[in-house]
Amino acid sequence: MDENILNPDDLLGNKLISEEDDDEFHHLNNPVLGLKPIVKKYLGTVTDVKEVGNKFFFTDSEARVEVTVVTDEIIRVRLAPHGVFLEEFSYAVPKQEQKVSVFSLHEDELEYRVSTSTVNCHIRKIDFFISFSDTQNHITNQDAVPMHWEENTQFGGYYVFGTKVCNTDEAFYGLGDKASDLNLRGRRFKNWNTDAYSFGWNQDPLYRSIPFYISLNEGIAHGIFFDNTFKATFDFGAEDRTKTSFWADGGELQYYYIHGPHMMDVVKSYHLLTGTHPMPPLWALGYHQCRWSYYPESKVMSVAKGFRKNQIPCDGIYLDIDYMDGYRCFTWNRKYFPDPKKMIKELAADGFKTVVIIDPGIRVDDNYSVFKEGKEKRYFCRRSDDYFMEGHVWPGRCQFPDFTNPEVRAWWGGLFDELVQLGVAGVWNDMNEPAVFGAGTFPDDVRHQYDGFRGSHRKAHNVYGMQMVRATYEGLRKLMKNKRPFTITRAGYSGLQRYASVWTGDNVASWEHLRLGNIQCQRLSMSGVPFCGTDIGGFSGEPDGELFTRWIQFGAFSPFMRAHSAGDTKEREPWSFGEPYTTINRKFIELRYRLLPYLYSTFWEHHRYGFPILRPVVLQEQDILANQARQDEFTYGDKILVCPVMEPGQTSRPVYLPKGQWYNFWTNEIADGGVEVMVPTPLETIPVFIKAGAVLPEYPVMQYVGEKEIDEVKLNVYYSNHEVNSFLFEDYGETFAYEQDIYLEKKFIVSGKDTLLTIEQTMEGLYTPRYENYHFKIIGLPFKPSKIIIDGKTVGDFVLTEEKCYEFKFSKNFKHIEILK
Ligand code: MIG
Repeated sequence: MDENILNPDDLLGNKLISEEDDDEFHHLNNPVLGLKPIVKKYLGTVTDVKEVGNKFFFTDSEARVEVTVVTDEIIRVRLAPHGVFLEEFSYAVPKQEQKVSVFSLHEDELEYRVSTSTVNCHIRKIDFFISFSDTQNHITNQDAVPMHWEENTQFGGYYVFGTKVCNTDEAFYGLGDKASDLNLRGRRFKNWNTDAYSFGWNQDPLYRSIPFYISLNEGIAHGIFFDNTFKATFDFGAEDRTKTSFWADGGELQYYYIHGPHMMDVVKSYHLLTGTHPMPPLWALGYHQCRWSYYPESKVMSVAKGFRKNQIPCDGIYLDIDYMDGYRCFTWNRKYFPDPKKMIKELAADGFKTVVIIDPGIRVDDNYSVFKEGKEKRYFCRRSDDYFMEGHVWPGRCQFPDFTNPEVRAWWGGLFDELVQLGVAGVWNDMNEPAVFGAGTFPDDVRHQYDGFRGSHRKAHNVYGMQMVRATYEGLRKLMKNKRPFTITRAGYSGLQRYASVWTGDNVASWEHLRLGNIQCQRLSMSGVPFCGTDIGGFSGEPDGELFTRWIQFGAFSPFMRAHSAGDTKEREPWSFGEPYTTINRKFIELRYRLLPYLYSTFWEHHRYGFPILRPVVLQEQDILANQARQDEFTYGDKILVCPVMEPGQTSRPVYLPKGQWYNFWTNEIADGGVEVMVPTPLETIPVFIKAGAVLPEYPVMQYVGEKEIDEVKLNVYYSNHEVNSFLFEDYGETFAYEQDIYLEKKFIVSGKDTLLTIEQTMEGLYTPRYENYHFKIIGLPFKPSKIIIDGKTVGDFVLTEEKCYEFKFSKNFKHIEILK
């Protein structure tokens, strides 16, 4: 461990700084500095405990440990080496409310025990070991070494360490966008937001820092959220097979223990702390086309026309950095785009939303209003010696707004006024790790306001991008009145999901990257980042038609679906590869649009209840050991199982079907789960299975969201002899009215017997949908129906359209359907 901590690079640039002024070090009381030897210190014997509300303070006479009961399942632990805690502040956890009132403290000879109705936190008296157990006295998590720290004589403050027992068969998941196998066991990772162009398998760190992991041991899960923004390291039994450690180069040792026992419980509780993604505008769930860069205007227009001409649906078109004047944010290159308002209007008339890129670097140029104003108001980041932080990025010499200052965020948010007036519907934040040419990022000594909790770049680095996109989102939300903005960010920290979607950064046009992207999206989903996707086709390099099509097929089931490519590559639109690719790409993008109401409903389940959109198989069947290693397949929502094809020339592949019954989406054949099956994978399809009992809502194919007024919804009902619930969420699709309960949550309950299938519908919410027409397709019905009764009325016309599939229509909202043999 040690050589890792004392990397001298981490300490560069700290000599002049006066960080004893920083809030992060106030508790030190340590008139810096001199060169003291670095010593690791450990908690000693517990000598006292105090109870204050839902907090318990334990001490060894010098250090103090705070144990907070947050909910029945969440307990937070904090360490203050010299007994003084930092003031509560977290960008990840907006407000920490106590959500439980029944808890207790017990003491016996050996330990103290803080208990809720589901979890116990044990503090062993003799050595301050902390462990957690469930109500069956099963230990789920325990210290291998007591919490410890090292005073850092270079800058004041501590390196803080937590070290837990790593069990023989324990598996680990989470941590955001890491480019490694889904199970993180046996690896070490660093959290330090990094522009990682063309990153490779196992390369680390990457663009985002999500210090949250889920452990799965003997079928029982718990989570650890180490809410510390400094450069942090996680070691999952890499250095020592018996230890899981996490540590940071500053700040507090503060972690949340999140109890399972199911992984899904852990994910949901994590969302309770850090929030969920707001409902996106419906169009943002459609297909997006991006490129570095489409310019001039004629090129943008011809790409847009290409979609309509080829009848390939598309909602979003992107302007990368070349739309700006000398890469100055909030300006236009008038040679390429003489009349942006007219262009955006024309695009909108044809159903396209325009999304523009905005980077954090502001060109040093006194004739440029954004720079002038930022300079006058001292909004740009400064070094410890009070000079402005400067670095080179696309515009040349740049300064950078301090997005951790609320006043700067408000100013930045307001700068979007003109873009919004021009009709821009979404904003793409790039380079916000922050990335700087040459240097990589800012020097450590750069000062940040940090919402009043001042600190250096060491503390602010990992949240810089998140605060930038927060400023963007909050600004757009104000400017767009009641419309939902669409935002996408490259960098971020836990909680970023409250402000933006993400893409996985500069990937490569290779089969390996398709595999990696699949894992990364699943992992992001489990890590609280639901709205994620990859650059379809690969950012750098050239995919052939087959790779591109396989990527589109995967992308059709990614929460965020966008093709993007670097400027030095060949054309990369869905029709660029000729036949048979164009036809297959169209079919899958159309499928994306047909399933939009399903995806939108799944998004609601995320927003409202904290479920992820993509769900790795292990998240659903954690008790099956073999699932720990399954990382190819996932469900999209909880009803559609998808297994992308990630190898060239593959004609069939094994797919594991979780327990229960599944319908092959392409053939409607039913199969029993709990086993692996071989599935043909001709270029035209990838394995897609639908859970028996599901009701999949379907819209007609549209070239863009809103092209057609929806006057009928198709309900694909998959017969099951168990009772299964499905949801359909509907609302205006673009306003925040849902926050006032203006939405409709329809619930379908399907239940079948040998001679009868019933479908019940209940509704909740205040929204009145525009249609009352339903087109039913009953799939897999094991008998020939004699009669269909809807709310007491007999439906005459039903037809057998495929083997075991019957279709009929009904033009009124219904409550109860009976299909009788
Ligand atoms: O230094 O804006 O990841 O998506 O096209 C490269 C140009 C800057 C990196 C982003 C990529 C984007 C590109 N950007």
